[in-house]
Amino acid sequence: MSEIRQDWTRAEIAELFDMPFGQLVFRAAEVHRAHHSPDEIQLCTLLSIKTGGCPEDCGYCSQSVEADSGVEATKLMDVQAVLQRAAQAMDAGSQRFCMGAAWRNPKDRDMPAIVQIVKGVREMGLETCMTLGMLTPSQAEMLAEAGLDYYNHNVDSSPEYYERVISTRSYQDRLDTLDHVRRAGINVCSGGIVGMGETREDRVGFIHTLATLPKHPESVPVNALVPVKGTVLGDMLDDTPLAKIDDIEFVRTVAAARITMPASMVRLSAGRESMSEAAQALCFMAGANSIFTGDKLLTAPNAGEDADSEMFARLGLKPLSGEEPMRAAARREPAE
Ligand code: SAM
Ligand code: DTB
Ligand code: SF4
Repeated sequence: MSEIRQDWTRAEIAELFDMPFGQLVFRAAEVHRAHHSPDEIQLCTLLSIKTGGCPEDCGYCSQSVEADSGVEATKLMDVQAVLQRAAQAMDAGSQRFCMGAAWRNPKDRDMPAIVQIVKGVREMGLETCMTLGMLTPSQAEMLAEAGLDYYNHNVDSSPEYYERVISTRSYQDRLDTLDHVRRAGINVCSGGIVGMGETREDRVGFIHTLATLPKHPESVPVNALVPVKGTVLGDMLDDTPLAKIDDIEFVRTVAAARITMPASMVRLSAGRESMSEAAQALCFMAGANSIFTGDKLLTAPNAGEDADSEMFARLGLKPLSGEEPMRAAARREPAE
């Protein structure tokens, strides 16, 4: 029942979404237990190493030049300043340090500093993850040689809905970068956002894209849209509160990710700050086993350590420790 398959059809995934809620969560919990310890949650910390001024027009993002969100554009942070923040994350018990840059793609002149950052963070003993936008095959190789463990690049939604949210790049551009990352031997982190006004069919299409990749992403972040004033989607949802996703539908999406990608880490990502503890508990039951800790995501607020340690105590959860099995599996894909 929990074999790893890449041949999921949209109809099969739609059937999962349509299941009675209790049965869906039960099935996801069974798959979860067959592949992971259900009480252990991976802790990841985010840092925006280059904020704002991004030329892309992603309708959800506070960092787009098109958004009137008040986010100030900055240059790439100094290597030492990033390492200082990584040390703090490590002291706070984080396992993975995820660094994001508001770029369409890194310029070749940025790469030496990025390589130094990857090497430095890794030497501290943290897992490294970067999200820098589109990569060329040679940039992916450079990151792999620097020792980057994970690259985050989200497909965000279904192919059909994607083009309603972003016009400056295509879904295929996203898939191409994921392919370059995979071929370079870097673990893949790819997920998306729910609650952008998409239909259930789009959520089915979103999970379908990830579950039918040649190899499942090792990490699958499921974000709930953080509506930011001054962004296209933030303003749209402000006017149409009914479009907001309800918790039950969000949990269904997490469960579908868990069932279709049994060995992946499924991250309950952005949007936790406005989610009740009960809704988060349902997500953990449905197979989410990773979160972002700390009081800030990239630009938006996050739940914060005190709230999270109280929640862990109440739910009997503990931070995941030690090597994640997926990491040992990192390897170069043979060239075709
Ligand atoms: N510029 C790079 C890119 O787009 O790949 C990296 C940074 S970008 C902010 C990383 C991801 O954050 C996006 O792909 C999107 O899925 C997520 N994200 C951005 N704004 C969000 C929001 N307001 N709510 C939820 N998720 C968001
Ligand atoms: C992901 O899927 N979620 C993170 C990470 N990958 C880079 C980013 C969430 C961003 C939330 C909005 C903000 O902080 O601006
Ligand atoms: Fe730029 Fe990434 Fe934000 Fe899109 S999501 S505007 S690419 S920072």
